[in-house]
Amino acid sequence: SDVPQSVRGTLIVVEGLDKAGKSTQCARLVENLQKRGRKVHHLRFPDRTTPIGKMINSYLKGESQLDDHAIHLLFSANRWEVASNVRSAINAGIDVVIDRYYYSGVVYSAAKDIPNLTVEWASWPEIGLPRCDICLFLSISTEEAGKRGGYGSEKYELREMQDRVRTLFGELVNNNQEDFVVIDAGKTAEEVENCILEGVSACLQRVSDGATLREVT
Ligand code: NYM
Ligand code: MG
Repeated sequence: SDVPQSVRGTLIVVEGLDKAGKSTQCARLVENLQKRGRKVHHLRFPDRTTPIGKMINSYLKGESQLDDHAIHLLFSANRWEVASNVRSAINAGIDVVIDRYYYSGVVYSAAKDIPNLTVEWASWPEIGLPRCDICLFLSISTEEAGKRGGYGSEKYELREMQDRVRTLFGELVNNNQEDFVVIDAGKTAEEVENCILEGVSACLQRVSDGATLREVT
């Protein structure tokens, strides 16, 4: 018919080390999409506002201790508790921009080097989540990230941990090349913003050409 099919929204994820500039870039991306007349929801994980998110927040701030497997599963549960909302938004034609998603979930836990807390183990609870249409990986060296106002005082914000996180992110990027666009996050915020827009535009086109929303496998 002549009536255009209503197109689903696009699931866009921004990933990277702490201090890579994810928050700034997510905000700019949301604005840019809105300027194009698109409806956008902006999420971040961990979502510290829910009961599970409050447990995660207190763990990250060092106010409570949790077994490494237990905190891993809470991070995952924090995604599952909004998974159906994400799916509904996408189906309703709304774009969803997410600051960290299951890739952070896998790499930060696996980077702890706990026996049996492998990438494989860490990936299982993520299976079935709505899979991103594109993941923009803001790539930055740990030296450069460390210079950006220094790391904070939260759990994982230690140089050694960040080095392992960086290595593991690199492996994930290589193993999931169809999902990732690697962006040099050492450039200026404007340059990074433009690289992101370029990657996202190509992705929006794929979705409007009919690419379906997938699940994490
Ligand atoms: N983090 C984040 C995890 O360990 N697992 C996860 O699933 C997610 C989403 O939380 N150092 C870690 C990475 C960060 C920390 O995130 C807090 P942020 O974006 O700095 O608030
Ligand atoms: Mg942080």
